[in-house]
Amino acid sequence: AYLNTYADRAKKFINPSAKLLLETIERKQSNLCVSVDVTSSKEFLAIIDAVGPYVSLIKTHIDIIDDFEFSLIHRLQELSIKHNFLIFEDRKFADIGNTVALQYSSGVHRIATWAHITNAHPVPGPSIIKGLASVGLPLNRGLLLLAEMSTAGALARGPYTEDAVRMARDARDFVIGFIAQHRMEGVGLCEGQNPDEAEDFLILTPGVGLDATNDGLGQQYRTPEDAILGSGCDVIIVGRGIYGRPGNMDIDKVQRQSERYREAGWNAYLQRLKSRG
Ligand code: UP6
Repeated sequence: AYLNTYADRAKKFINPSAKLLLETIERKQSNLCVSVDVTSSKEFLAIIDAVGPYVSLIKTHIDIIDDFEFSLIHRLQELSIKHNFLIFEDRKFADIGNTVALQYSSGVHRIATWAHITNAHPVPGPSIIKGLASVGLPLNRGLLLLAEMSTAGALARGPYTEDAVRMARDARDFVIGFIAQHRMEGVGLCEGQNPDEAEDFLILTPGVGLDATNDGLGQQYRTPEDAILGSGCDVIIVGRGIYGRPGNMDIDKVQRQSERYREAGWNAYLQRLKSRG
């Protein structure tokens, strides 16, 4: 199913955030998600305004902002309307259902009120999905499970990844896909269980860079082409490849880099469509 166009796939998803993301990707011809990992509100907004035209999704780590005030969320929402992108808070929830529901809905950040998409580690088991869904489903939110990680020596592999996919399969109204390095359809099927040809998970993949292969801290990079064409991922997540080292950044360069990654990601997708014959 993933070899179809983003537009065709949008029609088959039941989750509203998944639909909207796929429609936005198609409309903007961008499978690029920029990860805005900076600590000042000013820089955060400047990057988002510069890359906004070239992305379908902005990924945040809202808890690293030094001067956070809730008005920052209103500015972020204004930019999301101006440039037409969705918001993904990379919260990586990992606690019991009751606790993650509180972390998702409450506190300083009230993530569920503004992030279309968030994510969770499957490590606590299915109850983490249940807890997050109790908050997110009524708000039409979507969840990604971390089935794999981009770092060297990651423990999320083999049977762990397979169990993550089984958990997702049991909660398709809320779980829209994975943070992963590969496609996950058909993974973790039990013996005698037939693969569902129509199964379709969104695969958002971090660890993408055109100019570096690692960051010296475990991160491993591959190119947009490797990710989209080689491994069949759907969305490339790029952080430092676009804005380099935060502080004193050249905003025109940030814009040019986001154009460059958008083009690389989209061309890889067009090649993938062609490969269907
Ligand atoms: N991220 C990864 N790898 C994972 C999961 N998440 O890198 O397996 C996140 C990081 C960071 C971004 O938390 O926000 O994706 C990657 O940033 P970078 O492109 O600057 O390395």
